[in-house]
Parts: sequence; structure tokens; C-alpha cells
Amino acid sequence: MAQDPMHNQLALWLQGQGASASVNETILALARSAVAIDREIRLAAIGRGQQAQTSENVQGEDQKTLDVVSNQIVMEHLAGLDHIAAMVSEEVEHPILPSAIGPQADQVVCFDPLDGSSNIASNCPIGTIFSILGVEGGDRKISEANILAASGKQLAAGYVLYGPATVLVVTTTRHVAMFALDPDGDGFMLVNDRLTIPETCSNWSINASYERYWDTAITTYVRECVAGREGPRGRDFNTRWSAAMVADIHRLFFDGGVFIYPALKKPGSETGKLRFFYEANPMALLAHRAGGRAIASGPDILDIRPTGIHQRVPVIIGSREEVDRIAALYG
Ligand code: AHM
Ligand code: MG
Repeated sequence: MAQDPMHNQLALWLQGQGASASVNETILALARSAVAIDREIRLAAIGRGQQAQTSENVQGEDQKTLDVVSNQIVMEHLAGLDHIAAMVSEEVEHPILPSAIGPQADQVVCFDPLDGSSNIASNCPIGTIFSILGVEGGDRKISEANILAASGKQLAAGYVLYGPATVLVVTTTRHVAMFALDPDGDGFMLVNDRLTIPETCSNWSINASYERYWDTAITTYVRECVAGREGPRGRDFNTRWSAAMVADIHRLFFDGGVFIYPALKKPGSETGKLRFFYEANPMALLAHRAGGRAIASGPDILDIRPTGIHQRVPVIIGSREEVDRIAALYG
């Protein structure tokens, strides 16, 4: 029998990080699901996948066929793991519980199966984001309250970017590593075992079409960047916006920068758009481990204690110097 390609470089790196075998197993299952999603994306592009349709998800947002297919793929890959006590998906209203639960079930896996789905039709970057939370094991069904209480116990976090190359970025106990999917079928190959976010930068990412809804801190920060070398920052800045958080966050590890999806003074967006458990929290852990910082409109995202599994939070993530500056504007 052919060796499971996921037992190559990704498995070796995971073993060296010192997380538990069951956390590593969950990450390998997520990596396998990413390979399956990657295939669905490519089949859809040549008209051989599921036909593109739009419905509505639990957040009242557009849900594309690939969102549904990707969600199904992740759930199926995690279903057989007896250490999973619950799953939280952007596409499903309530926590997904296994039919039987054993004493070893001590992980909650939160995921956005397909982030940036407005990019699907144009073949622009999309991704999968995940966070693994630790809960107390035991022969009992986990409740939403147990998941909320576990929000600060991230055992691992990562994302997959389906871009020009498909890459996996992950952290468990220490460093942030990047793997790229081998087109010849050998799984995820290690590209960089210690990604960092440059401390200073000259890039910012924000959807500027919402400017009229921004608060004073964001308005001030962006105006100062736009003023360039003639303004208080004394240097020119660039804007980058992909409409996919995974792509904009991924760029931070190379060019530095700050990704902002702020609170908006607009009905329904008062706490922003991005969700805590499967977007903000995992990206915040990755940024933190890479030397960056992640805040909401003030507090560090990693210190937030959410009150709902689909709670939205403002997100400001990136190079430490820039995020510190925005934090100071919030006072
Ligand atoms: P999604 O998870 O429903 O795809 O929404 C999240 C995405 C982010 O990837 C991206 O940064 C943001 O939505 C873009 O939203 P907007 O169109 O409001 O700029
Ligand atoms: Mg999404």
C-alpha cells in the first residue's frame, strides 16, 4: 500500500513541536481535507465540480456550493477521530457533536471551511482557517458553554491558502511553519520552519469603501498612512486588499503590514464582520507566535472571552509597530 503522503514532512515537523499525538493527528486530518478541497476548487474551475449556486448560511450571508462541499469535506475527515468532542463551523449554526463520545474526547475543532468565498467565481485566492481548542475530556456531551470557556486554550491554529500554490501555515506549541502542497502528490512539503512577521512595514489592508463607517482611531491611522512622506509617518505606504483574509494575512509573513477589518458604524457590522472562533482567534495566535500582534478595537484578540460561537470581532493584525500604533489610538 502506498504510504500516506501526509506522513512525510508535515508529520515530521509536527512530531518535533511537542504537541500531543492526537493534536498532530487532527492537523494531519485537516491537511488531508485541504487536499480534497483543493481538488474540488480545481474541478469547479473546469466545470466538472459541483455547479455554482448561491444560498444563505447561518450568518445570513451568501453560501456558495463550494462552501457547502468544503464544509462537508472537513467534517468527514474529522468524523472518525475519537478525540474530537465537537466541531464549530462557519457554515453550521450549532456545535457539531459526535454521535458517541468517549473519555479521550478533549478537542474542539473550529473552522471556516472556505474563507473569501466571494473570490471563487474569479479564481482569486481563497482559504480554509482552523483552530483546535482543548477541553476537559470525559464521557459527556460538550455544551456551547464548554466551548466558550475553552476559547483561550488554543492547542493549534492554522490556515490553508488556495492561491497560485496551495500552502499550509500552522502553529502548535512554538513556531509558525509553512508547507506547500506538492503537485506530484507527495503531500505538504516544508518550505519555512519559522515564519515571522517583520516588525515594521509600509503596507496596510482595509476595505476602504467602508470609510464612512470607521471609528476615529481607524480613520486617523489610515489618513496618516495615506499622507505618506509628507505626513506624520514620514514615509509612503502601500495598500493591499484581496477580499480574502487568508491571502492578506499570508502576505504579512513576507512583506509585513497590517490587516484591518474594523467595527463599522453600520447596522449589523458594529463588531465587524469576521468571526472570533474560526477567523480572528486562530489568525491572532499565528501572528502572536510570529512576533506580530492582533487586537480588536482595543483589547488583544487572544484575551477576548466570547459569548457566542459565531461572535464577530473587529480584527487588526500584523506588524507589531503598526498594531501598537493603532492600539494607542484606541487609548
Ligand atoms: P467569508 O468567510 O464569508 O468568506 O467572509 C470573510 C471574508 C474575509 O476573508 C475578507 O477579509 C472579508 O470577508 C471581505 O469582506 P468585504 O467584502 O466586506 O470586504
Ligand atoms: Mg468564510
